[in-house]
Amino acid sequence: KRSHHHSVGIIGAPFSKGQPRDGVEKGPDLIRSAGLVEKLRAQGCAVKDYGNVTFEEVANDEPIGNVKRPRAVGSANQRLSAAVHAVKNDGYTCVMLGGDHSLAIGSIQGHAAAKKDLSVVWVDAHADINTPLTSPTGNIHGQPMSYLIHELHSKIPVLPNFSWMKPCVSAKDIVYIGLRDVDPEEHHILTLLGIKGYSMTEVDRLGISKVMEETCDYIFSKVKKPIHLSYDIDALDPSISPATGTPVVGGLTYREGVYITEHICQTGMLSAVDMVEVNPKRGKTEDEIISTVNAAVDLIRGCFGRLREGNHPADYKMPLP
Ligand code: EXY
Ligand code: MN
Ligand code: MN
Ligand code: MN
Repeated sequence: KRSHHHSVGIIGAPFSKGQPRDGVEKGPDLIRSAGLVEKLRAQGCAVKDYGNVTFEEVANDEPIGNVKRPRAVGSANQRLSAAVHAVKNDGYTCVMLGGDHSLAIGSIQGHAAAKKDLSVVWVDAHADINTPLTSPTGNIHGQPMSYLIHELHSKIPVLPNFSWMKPCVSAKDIVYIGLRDVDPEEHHILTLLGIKGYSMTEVDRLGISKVMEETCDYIFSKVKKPIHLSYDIDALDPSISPATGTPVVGGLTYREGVYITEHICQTGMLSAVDMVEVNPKRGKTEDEIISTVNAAVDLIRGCFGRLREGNHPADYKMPLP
């Protein structure tokens, strides 16, 4: 069944300064050149491509404590937040093409500015919930969740170019799927706040269909809030998506990854999607890059009504001899 027609607004965020490896800023244009817009239209979506956000050069971006490039990350996310807010106000489901996962700060903030109360489904090998003080690397792509959660507000120091934002998500409205590389401090935070999560162990134990059924029961248990799906391509197994900055063995299969998007789509509550951490410079061969980018495209298609059985118009008439 093709339930409804989707309006999709695409924003590219060619930004890499939330982590040290370059190449991830090529994600948005690469995902577009794999035919994202055309494929979404072919499956019945109305698509508006808003182009790429432009980011300012930030000089003298010295670390604050352990946190690397705080000014550039703060400024980029401020711009992204405004862009996502505008796409939501135009009435589209927003697709943000990253870039690294520090961009979830602006994407979720901009989404929350338009929709108030959100639930967040975070699909990732990593929890990305280090605070500036617990981070082992100082890379902000490992920290975005901590900036966004109300309950962690008192744990986040003041950083330059972050005064535009404030926490906008409650710990109880978050579900993680795909975890398999969580720092001890992050594990402590997840436990302390009682954040719901399905590690790869739970995916193995329950199967992905049960994981998704439980995820939706959980996020919809009180009221049906709009869903922000933040999808890190490194959630998938590196055999499928090797071209990413921090690959971790033992990830989701292609089919599990796509199933997540199909299930979220059929809730009718998907309101914004991030597709991040596609980094062509981390692919060892052209095939590795193609496989990673095609997976990203198929995950996005799954969010917007693509059926693996095939999408067929309801008014199809068989040709007569
Ligand atoms: N937990 C590590 C850190 O905080 O640096 C690694 C984070 C990798 C984050 C990737 C994008 O999901
Ligand atoms: Mn991530
Ligand atoms: Mn990750
Ligand atoms: Mn749908």
